Amino acid sequence: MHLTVEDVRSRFLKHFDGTPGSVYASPGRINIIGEHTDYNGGFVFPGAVKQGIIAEIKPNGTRKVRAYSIDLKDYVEFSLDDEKGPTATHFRFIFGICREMMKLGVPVEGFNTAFAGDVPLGAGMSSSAALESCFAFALNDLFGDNKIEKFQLALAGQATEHNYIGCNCGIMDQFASVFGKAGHIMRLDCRSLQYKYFPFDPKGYKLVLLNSLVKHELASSAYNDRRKSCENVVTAIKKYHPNVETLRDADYDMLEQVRGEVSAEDALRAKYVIGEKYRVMEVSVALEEGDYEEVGRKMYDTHHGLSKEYEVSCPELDFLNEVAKSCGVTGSRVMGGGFGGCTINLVREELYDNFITTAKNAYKEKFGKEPVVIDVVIGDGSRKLC
Ligand code: GAF
Repeated sequence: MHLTVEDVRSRFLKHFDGTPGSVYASPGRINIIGEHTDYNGGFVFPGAVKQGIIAEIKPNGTRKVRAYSIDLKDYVEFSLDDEKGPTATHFRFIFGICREMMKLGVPVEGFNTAFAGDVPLGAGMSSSAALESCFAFALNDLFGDNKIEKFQLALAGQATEHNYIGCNCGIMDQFASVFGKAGHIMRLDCRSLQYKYFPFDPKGYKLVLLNSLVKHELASSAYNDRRKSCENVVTAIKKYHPNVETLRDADYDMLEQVRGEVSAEDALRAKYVIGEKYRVMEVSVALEEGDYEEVGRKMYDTHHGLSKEYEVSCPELDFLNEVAKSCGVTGSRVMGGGFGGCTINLVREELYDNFITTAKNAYKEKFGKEPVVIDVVIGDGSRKLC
């Protein structure tokens, strides 16, 4: 589905009083490498995608937000001064962002909004960050004279996840959604929030996602558990190396030093994160040199770590990864938080058709459904459309 301004506007006009507001968009994201490194203070390589959220918004002169989800055909009305807010998750993102923007000093007032998205839900492409970033950007524009800096908009989105959704996520998704740039990925240092854009145009290759259509019900609590494991290991290492703030500062020797003091599971999780830290630096060099075969090898290594050490894969994603390997795909791995969602695949153009056909047929035979194919087009970040 390709979502347009017209789709959203027609529903906004129908649902509210017939006069238009302003329209904003924010994208989902892909990530080349650097998975579960963001909340460990490390590096990530995300880019925005063309799929995202579009919202039409118009101040209504009250303290009330009236929000209509076009996709879910669901409507809510809540007060900006309410402490608790709505219970439905899709509206909690909006409530949370309003409250976080108010904390930043933006004099948010009531508004009517209709919104829709074409980022597949639960696919690991970060539809939630798209929603948060869209409203953060819009509220800053409509009520804040655009005084809040863009990195703070991303942080407000992350705070929404922590404070209103219960997911202790890192900063990658919101940052990529706000700062995305067409044709570019970025190397983001999640500790300093310094970033650098890289043109991403791997000549002779395609980047394609295969959505396994698996959604993990408890993804958020399992994600928080992973983060806790990393923190446990840092606490142990800190006793010997007080300067270690996050696993970014740790190495394999330090992990060995505390192996008897942390659970085997926590140690295995930390091993993955330390390995990923080195892979990310190697990929950074490979990208600068245009060595996509090396990028691909590291993607496979990351998949192995995510599956066997961090344990955020699932049989369906492991299967798709194996199919990619057997088809000679350059690089393939589970993308995003995991527990379902997509694999991201870097594939030589001449192998693309065979890979897609083989993956569809093999997956259908094994799991009774075809994976959804999403060709990646790297798009722009949060913006006003009209
Ligand atoms: C999810 C989180 F929201 C991100 O912050 C990041 O940790 C990612 O999982 C894994 O790299 O998308």
